[in-house]
Amino acid sequence: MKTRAAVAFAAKKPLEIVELDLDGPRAGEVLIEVKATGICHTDYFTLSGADPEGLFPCVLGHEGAGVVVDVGAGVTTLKKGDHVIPLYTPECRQCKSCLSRKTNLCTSIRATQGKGLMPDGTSRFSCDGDPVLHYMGTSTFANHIVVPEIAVAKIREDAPFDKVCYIGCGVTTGIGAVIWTAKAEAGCRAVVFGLGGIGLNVIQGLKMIGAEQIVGVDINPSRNELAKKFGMTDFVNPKEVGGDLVPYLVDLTKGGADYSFECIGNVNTMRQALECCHRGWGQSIIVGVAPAGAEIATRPFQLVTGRVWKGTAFGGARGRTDVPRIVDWYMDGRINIDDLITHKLPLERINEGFDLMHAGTSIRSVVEF
Ligand code: NAD
Ligand code: AHE
Ligand code: ZN
Repeated sequence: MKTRAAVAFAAKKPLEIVELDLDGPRAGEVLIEVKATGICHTDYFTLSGADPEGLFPCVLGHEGAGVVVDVGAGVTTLKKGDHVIPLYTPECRQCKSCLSRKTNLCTSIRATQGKGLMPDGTSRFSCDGDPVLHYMGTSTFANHIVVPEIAVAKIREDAPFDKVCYIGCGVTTGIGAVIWTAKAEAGCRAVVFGLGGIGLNVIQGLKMIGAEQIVGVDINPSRNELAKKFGMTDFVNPKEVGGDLVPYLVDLTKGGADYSFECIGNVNTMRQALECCHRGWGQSIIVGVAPAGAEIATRPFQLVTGRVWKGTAFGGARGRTDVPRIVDWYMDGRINIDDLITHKLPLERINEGFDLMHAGTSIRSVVEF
């Protein structure tokens, strides 16, 4: 079949809207009509050329929602008409990682996914006979996608696609980092570095679990008002702090953060996030994705004295199990997604979504097909 997609033909070049050929679902796969997709900073990161796994030409996008329009042989858990969110972190429930119950990082198809290919080693997209690669196993910047059954969460049918697509990455990553990775507890003090599409969801998660203090750190002063609405108690603009940021944050949190979250992807702020944690127990969670070649550093003494460095992917969520629950939280009014979707665009204007992200004027732009 033919489908419309925004294609990244090369790093650093604007996406081009083209009609692609798409092969149908094979055994264990489903064909999804994508109805809406968010634009995450990670899409920009890969387009910028900073992603060691960035391969071109490809169809980016990993924050979508849509409807199953066809299923391949042997598919048992999904049928035509199901409303779904594609998962860049699948949940096969059979691999060593899934069975360990210690991680959400299902490994069953990770190797081919990282090469932009389906599990059988082929690409289903092509343009004038030349293959176009998949991205993160999802490629939600295409109107139709083929994905493995194990990488699809079935969701309720009354959930609006243009809102719950954001649960495909940002909402789940931010809230999940608090509840599943950090397992933060009521009464804690936390510092969140970066108040964009991820950091504001970390704040929302901290508010949900009853954090005592939620400090937000961002160089964009316009983030202050929205972050306060989501539960931030103190805003810190590093450009306005005279002197070192770390002792300032330690003082503000009365001895150091119980939890900090780095939601920027900058190795300098990763160090600050670790070092503003409380001696003896403070945990710092790395959410941000840093460019190829970047490395983190700190004095080992920071760890000897009890601070803990952790990371999270997709908030530690097990997608097929947890994503439908998060959709319920939204539909029950327990989480706010609407106020974070600041812009809606048709596919033809998708590049404007990246411009808005850079200008710091959007939180999430959502593209509707
Ligand atoms: P975003 O662009 O919406 O937000 C980034 C925020 O960081 C902005 O508000 C910006 O002003 C702020 N910022 C930039 N430099 C700063 C600095 N030096 N000090 C303080 N604030 C600064 O991006 P996003 O979509 O929220 O994504 C954030 C990061 O999380 C990215 O690196 C992205 O790739 C990553 N991410 C990781 C996962 C995961 O599973 N680990 C999932 C989604 C996104
Ligand atoms: N490909 C990059 C790493 C990118 C990365 O860390 N991705 C996160 C999701 S970001 C979503 O916005 C992730 O899930 N990581 C776990 C995994 O298996 O990719 C690189 O540096 O190579
Ligand atoms: Zn993302």
